[in-house]
Amino acid sequence: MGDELQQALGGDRRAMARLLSAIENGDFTPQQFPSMPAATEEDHWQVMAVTGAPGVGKSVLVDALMTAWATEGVRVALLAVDPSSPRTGGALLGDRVRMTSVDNPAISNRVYVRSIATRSSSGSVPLIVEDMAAFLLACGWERVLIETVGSGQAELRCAAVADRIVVVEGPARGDGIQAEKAGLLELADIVLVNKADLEGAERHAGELMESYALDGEDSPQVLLTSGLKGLGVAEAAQALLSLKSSGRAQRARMRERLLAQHERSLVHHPAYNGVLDALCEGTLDINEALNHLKGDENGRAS
Ligand SMILES: Nc1nc2c(ncn2[C@@H]2O[C@H](COP(=O)(O)OP(=O)(O)OP(=O)(O)O)[C@@H](O)[C@H]2O)c(=O)[nH]1
Ligand SMILES: [Mg+2]
Repeated sequence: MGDELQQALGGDRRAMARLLSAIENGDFTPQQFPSMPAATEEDHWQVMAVTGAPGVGKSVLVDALMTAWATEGVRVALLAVDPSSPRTGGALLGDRVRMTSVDNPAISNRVYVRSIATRSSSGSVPLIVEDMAAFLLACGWERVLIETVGSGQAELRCAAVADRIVVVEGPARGDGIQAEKAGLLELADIVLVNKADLEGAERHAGELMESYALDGEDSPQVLLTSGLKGLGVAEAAQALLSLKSSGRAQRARMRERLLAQHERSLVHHPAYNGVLDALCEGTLDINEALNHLKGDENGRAS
């Protein structure tokens, strides 16, 4: 894998694609790369998650943003996390929105798109996404986007891998802001109310701003966009490129990262499988199992 790694780091896309597959399949863990730098107050993000309900127009919007950035000379890669269950609303696997940026010869050398099928991948998807994003950065991509459907714990963790989180919403559906969305809205550094060409977008933007204001200071900005019609896309592209981390989102993000990292340390512990066997056999209880997985392979506390 050494030669291939050198080629990938040197900018060879095929070698990079093969190594991304190896990461996805659990055959390659790019341990030589430091984990994502802890996002601080600095303006310059490297990994941004774009998340929201199925079908709100994330892919169309991301395509438009990538086109805008690549046109300005930014090298941007996208990891699109495909949901593992069939659903209604958004596009199903194999029926995805065409990414026009990839086919545009004027910018295609500054754009890379890769999907991650959560169904087929082994192991924890957020960890795979984190490793793949770190690897893309190491291969010279300046900005990495992660498109993920924002429902469920695993998807939340995929978003928390990023230094910045963009939550994409659709127009109001008349049911206000549901509690199930709270976890996601808490992670937002900015909210884009998309499909602004449709009725209810402005109303929903108002609802969101009100609900953030009720929660106190440091509310994320709420912008209206339509990826399909190009409304507000140039403004959003500019705002996003220099987006600052919101304090409240930062805390929620760090909480999710801490939990994900804890999971990683358990799952990658050399005794992990043995401890699972012992749990099944009843020779260990859960607390003993956790204690076993706290130290390194030599039993030292880590
Ligand atoms: N009216 C309108 N429709 C849009 C807009 N953006 C996307 N759509 C349509 O909404 C549908 C879903 O768009 P996608 O970009 O695939 O949405 P998504 O959020 O990526 O969907 P999933 O990845 O499947 O969750 C498609 O039929 C798009 O043509 C928009 O700004 N306005
Ligand atoms: Mg999509």
